Amino acid sequence: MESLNGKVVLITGATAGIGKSCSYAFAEEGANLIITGRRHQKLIEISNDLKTKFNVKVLTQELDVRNRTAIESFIESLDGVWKNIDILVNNAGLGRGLNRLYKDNPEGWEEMIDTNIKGLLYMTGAVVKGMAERKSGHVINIGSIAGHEAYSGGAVYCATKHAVNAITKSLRLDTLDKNIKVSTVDPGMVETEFSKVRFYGDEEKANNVYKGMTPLTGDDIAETVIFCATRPKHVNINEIIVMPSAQASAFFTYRGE
Ligand code: NDP
Ligand code: 8X3
Repeated sequence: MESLNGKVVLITGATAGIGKSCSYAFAEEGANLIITGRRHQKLIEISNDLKTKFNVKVLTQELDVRNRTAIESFIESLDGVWKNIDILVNNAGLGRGLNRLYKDNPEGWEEMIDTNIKGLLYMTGAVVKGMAERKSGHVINIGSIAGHEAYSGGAVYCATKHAVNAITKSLRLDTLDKNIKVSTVDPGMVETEFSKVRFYGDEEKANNVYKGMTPLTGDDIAETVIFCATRPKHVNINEIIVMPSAQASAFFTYRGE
């Protein structure tokens, strides 16, 4: 098992859900963290808590992954201990709506494509450049079962996660001679802010998603991410699909009698 002590880990979307859980899990292993997201206050609160609890270094950066120039200048501006990013966790993402394609709102499509595909590409391009020069690094993408299946109401979300799946595979080929590992962790239902965001703040609709079953938690996914990040040098975890025990596919969930 590889130690994460002193490693530099950049996590996108660290203000909530899976990204926040990953921040705590990496800090517990002694990693120094660059945590990013749009909500500045949340980043500050999480950073203070991590420093106090785990005595690690934490750099916060308010960053919208849709802003390519902001990402590029932030990564270029890094110096000292932060310059050499060992692990990038591409987690920032969202679903918008669950409507049939022909009844759906194209603004939500733009948001999902810009965040889940283009944002992930911008961050990956900016960070992997340095990893390739140093011949060292690990990119861990948070995909989804929506990258393996397609369901009604999910045309664009599923398309974005299929894209993450393809980008993961191509990147692994692109970096094969650069000692860079590339993994994807692809969850089923995880109870986070995801459904609240998907349903534009409708708490009732969001809660109904998890009714009568036990979903995964952000911590369950963080544990899987840590597993990927701590394998020995010669071992790469290509892909892990993690589901709640009560979920068999995107559309088959057992919710009791
Ligand atoms: P949350 O809504 O709880 O967290 C999403 C995170 O992404 C937040 O920290 C949010 O931060 C950040 N984010 C969203 N848009 C942007 C943006 N434009 N720029 C920067 N950060 C952004 O959801 P999850 O934790 O569940 O989602 C994390 C990832 O997991 C996503 O990629 C999602 O698709 C994936 N996933 C989730 C599943 C689930 O059932 N929950 C299942 C499978 C995959 P802020 O608002 O501060 O910017
Ligand atoms: C989010 C979970 O089931 O909508 O990736 O694909 S699902």
